[in-house]
Amino acid sequence: YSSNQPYRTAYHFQPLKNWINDPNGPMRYGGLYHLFYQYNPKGAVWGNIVWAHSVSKDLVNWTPLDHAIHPSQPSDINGCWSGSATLLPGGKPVILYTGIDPNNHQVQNLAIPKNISDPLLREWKKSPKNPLMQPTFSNKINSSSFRDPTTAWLGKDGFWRVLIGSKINTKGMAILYKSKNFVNWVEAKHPLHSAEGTGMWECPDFYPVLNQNKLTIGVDTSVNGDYVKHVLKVSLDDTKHDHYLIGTYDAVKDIFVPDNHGLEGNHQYFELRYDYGKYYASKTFFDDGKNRRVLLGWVNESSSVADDVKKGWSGIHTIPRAIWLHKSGKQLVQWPVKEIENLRMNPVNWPTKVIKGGELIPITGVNPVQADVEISFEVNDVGKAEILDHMIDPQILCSQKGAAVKGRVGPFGLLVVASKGLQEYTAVFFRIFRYQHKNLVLMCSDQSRSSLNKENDMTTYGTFVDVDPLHEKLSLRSLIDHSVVESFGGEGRACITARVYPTLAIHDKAMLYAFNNGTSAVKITRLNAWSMKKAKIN
Ligand code: DQQ
Repeated sequence: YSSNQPYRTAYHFQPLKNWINDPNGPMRYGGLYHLFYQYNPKGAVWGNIVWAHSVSKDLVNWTPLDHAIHPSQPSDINGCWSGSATLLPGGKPVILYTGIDPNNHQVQNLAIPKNISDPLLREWKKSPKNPLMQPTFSNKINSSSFRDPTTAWLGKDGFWRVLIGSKINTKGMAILYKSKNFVNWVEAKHPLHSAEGTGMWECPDFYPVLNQNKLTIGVDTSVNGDYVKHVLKVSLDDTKHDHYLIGTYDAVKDIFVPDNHGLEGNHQYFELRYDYGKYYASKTFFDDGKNRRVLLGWVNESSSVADDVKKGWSGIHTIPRAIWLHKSGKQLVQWPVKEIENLRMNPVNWPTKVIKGGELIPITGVNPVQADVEISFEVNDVGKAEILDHMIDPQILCSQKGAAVKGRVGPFGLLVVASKGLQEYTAVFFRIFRYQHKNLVLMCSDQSRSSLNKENDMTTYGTFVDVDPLHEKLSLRSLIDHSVVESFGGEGRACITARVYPTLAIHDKAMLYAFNNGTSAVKITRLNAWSMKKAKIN
């Protein structure tokens, strides 16, 4: 099976077959993690959407259960789209999701467990009052732009609040609804937040993060106070990326005020992203078992639809990531949940090693198609870095200066899923610039030579990483799993996920290298690499 399926993953979440997209309603209940997801039971392309369901003890190994929610009543007869779970006080779970009604209008529905003493929450019943929220003439909501309810939070006034993604013309918005009993919902006078020119906001997510000490600790969604900041994430239909804002939630006015307000309309407004590669429709939940907030996201294929149909499946989820506020307060940090480290085996460690300009060093002893690699670099020649004379989009900079373009300080990093003769490779690397007398670190994931099959989307991705290479080591971690490379730069300050479909670098034919294509030598202060065991997934 796996010999003709070189692109199936070994430790990333995916169903046995068919199409998967957004993670839905993640939660911890009955000591288990529950994950629902958008799924087409009938094929490898989007359609016939139901909520498939899997459970896990560790966020790594997953057991499939029957579909939890599927079209069965007028309010969802044409599809059960994305939504979220909320744990009511006392711990009773409820789900709000978008249904597509007989007129193809988007409406919001409630489902509750049939039997809350079943820790597997196998069966769900829908409220006879569905739909609970719907577009009307009076609220001016467009019935094709009204979807993806968030986890609800409880205000001090005893009202639950939930956000629904929407837009009016090109103004994207998170519409706010309130309810005392979770059944009767009333639209608030104004959205929680909106922004001109940003288009449809899909899959909004709104949650508190700690802003003082104990930063990595996560808190429940209803927590607010002086010591928290709030994050508003939206999946922009126009850019197909997950963007976020950090700010404060004014619970009296019921509005979100981003720290960068004033920049509305400027391209910098939605500059922050969870991931600068292929990544969408993500959702967080509070894990009360480990007191952390966990982020799950969907990664679409980069192969052709014809190839997806041929291989019989499409879409994976990322490794769940813990997410918290960076001590600067200016961005979030993400790191794969530590449970994934239980899959590590056969460690390879290098002593400190200098990698000279032009050098390529094989990393042997790990399985290059199923690996976890951590590497850190010390740079001594920052003064020799190339000068960047005007600011440019980092993704464009990465495509102009790919791994094959020689530099001064960098490019250095990893060549992953590489063929022996380097006809195929994916390069994840750093390149350092001087910009306005400061050091600027570029992180790239260069897929341009990832496959000899040119039917694939081989776009290069990139971002700047807020690390000062003069005072800090530059670290990179890549989780490599057959057709996915998930990379974390600067201890999780920048993430880039890429899909790759090599034709030569598959199975035991693939190679892994450290490389330096700059003129300056750099020091590898740390290399720890592991082969990864196969997880039990569905
Ligand atoms: N996917 C769902 C929608 C959501 C979109 C449909 C985002 O609810 O807006 O499968 O990927």
